[in-house]
Amino acid sequence: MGGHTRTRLWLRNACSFSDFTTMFTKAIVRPPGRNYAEGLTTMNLGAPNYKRALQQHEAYCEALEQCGLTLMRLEPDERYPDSTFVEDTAVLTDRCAILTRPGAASRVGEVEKIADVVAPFYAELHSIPEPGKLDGGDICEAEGHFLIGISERTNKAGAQQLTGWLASYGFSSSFIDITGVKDILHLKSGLAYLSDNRLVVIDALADSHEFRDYDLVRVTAGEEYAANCLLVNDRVLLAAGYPVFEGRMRALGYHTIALEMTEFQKMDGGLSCLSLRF
Ligand code: CIR
Repeated sequence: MGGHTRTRLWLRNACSFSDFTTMFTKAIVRPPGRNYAEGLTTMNLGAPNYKRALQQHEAYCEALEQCGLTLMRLEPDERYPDSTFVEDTAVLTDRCAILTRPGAASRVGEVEKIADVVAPFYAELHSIPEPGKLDGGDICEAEGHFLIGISERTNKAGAQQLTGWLASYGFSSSFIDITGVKDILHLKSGLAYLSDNRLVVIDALADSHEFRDYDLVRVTAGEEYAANCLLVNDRVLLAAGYPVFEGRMRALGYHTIALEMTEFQKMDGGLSCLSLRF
């Protein structure tokens, strides 16, 4: 067993924004397959362009490498048109790994391959059995506390099972019901944890009681898609085309990398869902 590959490091030098943060060393990624356009979507943005999706995916991979990560690049899997969105298949922490049971029936089989890839790095893999349903896109880790979205994809049973596993490793968690929040598929479609107790949120989530103790960075109306940004070591990956948000991140001291995400947005995908970091 490889043990945990994430370590906690003090980053005191250039990173004025962060007292400490968790360093990732690896990420699992999987490019979209040729039938990517047959995946699930609630968006009305037209069909994704496959060639452009591959280019955007490659740029995303290069950005993760710039952040110092070693990538585990899986082959595309056309049995599962949504399988590029690997984040939904597992919850990986520095203490434990929990395989999910994706809420969309067409995606349940994606987990098997991810289990094989993750297994060497953890002493044990836990899972979410029926009647639980859980997508990784609904799970946001905020330094030892997990915000868990109850959504169309993640039910209470799944959330409770996850909470049980996390508690057994000393993590706390809380639930945020997003079933009534329009235009977001997952909790992290509208939220991201940065560092220093700072939570990026869309307006529709900002009043949640669960967020009362965080410093909220509210995303301007019209730039909601940008909320799904990703802190990877000392950089923040964010979607290109949202200048107000990017300016705000820079003003807060973050080193940003903007990435074209149009072909993933068309399929309801955010930036975080294209990788599993650990
Ligand atoms: C789906 O509906 O499952 C995919 N088309 C999109 C999943 C996006 N995942 C994520 O944001 N974590």
